[in-house]
Amino acid sequence: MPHDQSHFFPGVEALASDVAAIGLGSNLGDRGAQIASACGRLAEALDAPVSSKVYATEPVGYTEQPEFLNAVVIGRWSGTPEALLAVLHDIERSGGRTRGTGPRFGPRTIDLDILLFGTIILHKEHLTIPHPRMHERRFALDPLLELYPDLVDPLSGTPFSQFAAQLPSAGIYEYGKPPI
Ligand code: PH2
Ligand code: MG
Ligand code: MG
Repeated sequence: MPHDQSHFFPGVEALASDVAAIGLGSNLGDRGAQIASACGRLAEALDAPVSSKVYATEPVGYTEQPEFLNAVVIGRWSGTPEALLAVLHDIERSGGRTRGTGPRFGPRTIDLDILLFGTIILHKEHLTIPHPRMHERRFALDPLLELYPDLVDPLSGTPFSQFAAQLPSAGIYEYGKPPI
């Protein structure tokens, strides 16, 4: 069967106000199983969840660590961003994630970050939306743009595709089909 193209929303420039985009990453242990299991949990927590493909990506920031698998899941969340963050932390804990050990940006079994929540702009001590580093990370932008190629950054009004076009295209390739 050809790949299901229903998870593809050309022409959409802004997420609806109750729709969140979540970045997933893993580079320790059984990466594929951890991404799949976190996607399964997200699919239960969100309404109408869709996932990007899974991408294999070279580590960014702290480069002395194994290759990552990354994906983006998008779905409706009826609660607050903080309540969603608590769910993400709970899924991370189930995936064996430990916090406060090892280097910042270092290896992790599973990392779930809120990238976008509608067009909200939020600056809190433990939560900044849009994710403050997503504009410079192909491992976040490419899977997001796979789903929503015309999405615009709520902060700058610039299409995310323009940020992606300024980044090197090396170091990221399609690894597997959407887990959900
Ligand atoms: N996450 C980081 C730091 N560096 N590099 C890649 N390729 N993928 C990630 O998910 C990633 C990273 C911190 O969250
Ligand atoms: Mg992260
Ligand atoms: Mg994180």
